[in-house]
Amino acid sequence: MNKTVIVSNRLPVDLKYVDDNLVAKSSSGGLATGMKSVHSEGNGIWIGWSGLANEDMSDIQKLEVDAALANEKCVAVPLSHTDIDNYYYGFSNTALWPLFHYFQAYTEFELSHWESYVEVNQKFADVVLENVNDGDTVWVHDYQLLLLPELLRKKNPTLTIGFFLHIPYPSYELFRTCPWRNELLQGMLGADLIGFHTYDYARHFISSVGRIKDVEINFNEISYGNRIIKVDSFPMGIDYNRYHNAALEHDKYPEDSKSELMKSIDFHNRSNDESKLILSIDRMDYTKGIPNRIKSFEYFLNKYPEYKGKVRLVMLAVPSRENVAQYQLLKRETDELVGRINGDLSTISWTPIWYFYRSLPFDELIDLYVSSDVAMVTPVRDGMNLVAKEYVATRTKENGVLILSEMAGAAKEMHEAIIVNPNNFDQIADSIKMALEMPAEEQKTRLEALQKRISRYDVERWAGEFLKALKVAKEAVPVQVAKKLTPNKIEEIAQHYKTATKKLLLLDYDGTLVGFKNNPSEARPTQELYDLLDKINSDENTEVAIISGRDRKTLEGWFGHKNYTLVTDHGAWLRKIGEDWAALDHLKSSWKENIRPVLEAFTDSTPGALIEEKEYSLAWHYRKADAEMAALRTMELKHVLKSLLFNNSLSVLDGNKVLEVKNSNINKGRAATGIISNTKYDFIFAIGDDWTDEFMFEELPETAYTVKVGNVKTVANYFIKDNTEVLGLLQRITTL
Ligand code: GDG
Repeated sequence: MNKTVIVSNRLPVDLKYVDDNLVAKSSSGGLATGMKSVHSEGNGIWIGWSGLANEDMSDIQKLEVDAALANEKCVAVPLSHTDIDNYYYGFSNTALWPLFHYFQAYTEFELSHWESYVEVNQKFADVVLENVNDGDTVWVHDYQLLLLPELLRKKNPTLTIGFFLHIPYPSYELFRTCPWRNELLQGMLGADLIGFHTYDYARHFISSVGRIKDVEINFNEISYGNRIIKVDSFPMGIDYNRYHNAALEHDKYPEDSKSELMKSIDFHNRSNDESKLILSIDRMDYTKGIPNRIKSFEYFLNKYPEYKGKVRLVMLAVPSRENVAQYQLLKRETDELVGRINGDLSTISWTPIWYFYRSLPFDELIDLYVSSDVAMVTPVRDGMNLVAKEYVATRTKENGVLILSEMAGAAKEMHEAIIVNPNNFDQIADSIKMALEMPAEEQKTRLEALQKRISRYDVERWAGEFLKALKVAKEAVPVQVAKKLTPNKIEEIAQHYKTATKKLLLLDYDGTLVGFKNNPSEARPTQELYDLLDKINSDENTEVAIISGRDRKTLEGWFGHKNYTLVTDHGAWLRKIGEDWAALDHLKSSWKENIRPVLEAFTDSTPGALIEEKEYSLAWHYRKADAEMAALRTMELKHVLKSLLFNNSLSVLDGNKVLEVKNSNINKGRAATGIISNTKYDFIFAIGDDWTDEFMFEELPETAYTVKVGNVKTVANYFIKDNTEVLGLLQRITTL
């Protein structure tokens, strides 16, 4: 039976040597909970770093660690201190983390860090590949492993690979600054499904892919090589019941079993009838907006001094990545701010900020959640933020108010919170006041709505939805019929060419015989091309046919003096060798007067776009336009054209960076049929790169050799990498 393998930087097991004895404790973090059923199912395993560096363990200890992990169905990726320094603290946390959270000034691109990132991703790949069988599913997590999907796919294409990013995906403008942007995208595109917390992150990712890679994008589907990759949003939830039930239990604690923290909170609550607690919980990370939160609390106290002596900010900051310089600076800044504000405002009976720089056990975390009247979750950038959801889950008495930053992914689904801009202190101050004064009824209404959503879309549901979508994504992959044209096959075609008695070569022009130019008029044939075509055309019983979307005038200008068969305007006109031009259909072109102004309007508003007018069609080229703007405009234009093309006589061809309006009954398939209908060819070879060439491939007999330029979805039998290979290929086929 196939299994599911989870891969993340860290394993969900905490390992520690206590007095030389190994203690393994399974983690209860969000991800571990969400994956519980996936992980425990069948022979599923989790692969990641154990948290212990190679050098710190003896050989015996390594075996001991592996055995302890095996008990938990985990497999370790062995990493050294250098790996951790360069791959984890280095590239992951001083390049990717700040870059993806819009902290460009903190982003350091170090070659040695990048090299280590590549190496460690390969180490992960090696361990995964050792532990999977064909057909297994692998779910890769987070920014530390962006290269892994591709590394796995390359070695084992039978795997179903999912990737989920837990942090934001930045806009292209930020992402493009990364020197290894291409490699990173390439790595991610090894997956069948790429998931993000929000639609915006997915949109940014698709935009980067569209601008950096040469791929076809259709809404949330990317056609890459012979695969379709789905991109979607899956907002991660929490283990709702765990938090909710813990909060219900909390109320039953006898006085003497209360933690020191809880006793202090009780003391605070008793000190004043109007006393209130505002909660803040995060890892000590510059993305979490801790200094801003402290400053906005100070701003609140100064703007509404009546709250001095009554309201406290309880701030838990959990130590994190302490050996990265920016985290040390943040810690210092936070210490100083708290010190200054407490120094300025404290009274004998009141300290405005209670600040804890440590991690608390789960029960004490619940103490904090349950005891706080308001939670301030105001990161400057956050992929999702689970603290916001956990706070809501613990509000079993239907009271409490959440102030949530619009920069957290969670804000996209927690509309009933008070949503703030974390940089707007005035707005935050007013929001704190509003939260503190919110009528009980309103608190209840807001919380009920939040709880309903968060309990329904919990972490297990999140994992389930992702895996369901992954299965669908894998199944959606088209069956690849086109095979790469191998040297052996080329040899075989050449043999056939040599012995055949009546030969036809149907050759698309742009993107096939010549590369694309920004302006279509620049793509003139080269002398090399003329020489090759002349040579082929002069072979006995051999007919060269150029079958193009170009207009008759252009093609005649370039090839009129040659003795080739010419098809222009996607098949509207045909000139057989030695014959005159003949229209393949009786066509009208009066419709152009209505469509041209529409295209002109879109050209005006899309810098770089241009119109090409052909006898029977109008083409709107956007190769030179900004990719994202063009994507938007083509969508609009298609919509407008569709509403104008009220009868079936016109259709819109969606070509390679071109939209072309033409008479419906013209296509290269009909033209090809026209050419072969009266002659018995025993060798037909057709080659083209475009969507419009698919008609030609489709109509040709099964014995024809059909070749697509570019490894994309096609009905052709074979494909080659790109148009730089075309002339060499023609040369080899026709010269034996
Ligand atoms: C990344 C993304 C995304 C905190 N202090 C203590 C403690 N915690 C727990 C919280 C919560 C978790 O840590 C923090 O999760 P967040 O989601 O808030 O933030 P990140 O760690 O930055 O996580 C984030 C997440 O991945 C999931 O995709 O939401 O945007 O940055 O569960 O309760 N737990 C205990 N003691 C503490 O002192 N026991």
